[in-house]
Amino acid sequence: MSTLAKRSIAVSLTLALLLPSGAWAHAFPDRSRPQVGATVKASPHHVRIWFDAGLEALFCSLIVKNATGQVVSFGHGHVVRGSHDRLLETTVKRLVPGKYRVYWSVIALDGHHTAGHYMFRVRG
Ligand SMILES: [Cu+2]
Repeated sequence: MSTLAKRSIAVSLTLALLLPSGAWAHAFPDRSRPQVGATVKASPHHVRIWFDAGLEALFCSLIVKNATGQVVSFGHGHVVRGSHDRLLETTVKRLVPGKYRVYWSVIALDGHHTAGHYMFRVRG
């Protein structure tokens, strides 16, 4: 590898470290149902997250777990047709009162991966 090539790689890496991650158009949640941190009165039928950028349907997942870590959603969720590839949803079992955590992982149309999780509660 030439010195110039090495130097440009070093420069790219430095830029990658310096720039805030928001400098790229990754997909991040815009809003969700239930909302982040919300307490809902009854078990929802679905958990939905709307993203701020289009998603690659094949590489997205949405899973809901209860307080003991058991999966309470079916499959890995799916990107809803007609949502401009921005709505990721899953169906959940009947949720008893308690705390639930929603885990999402997506690849945006620009190829970048983002993931996160949030909590909501079903009131007793
Ligand atoms: Cu991106």
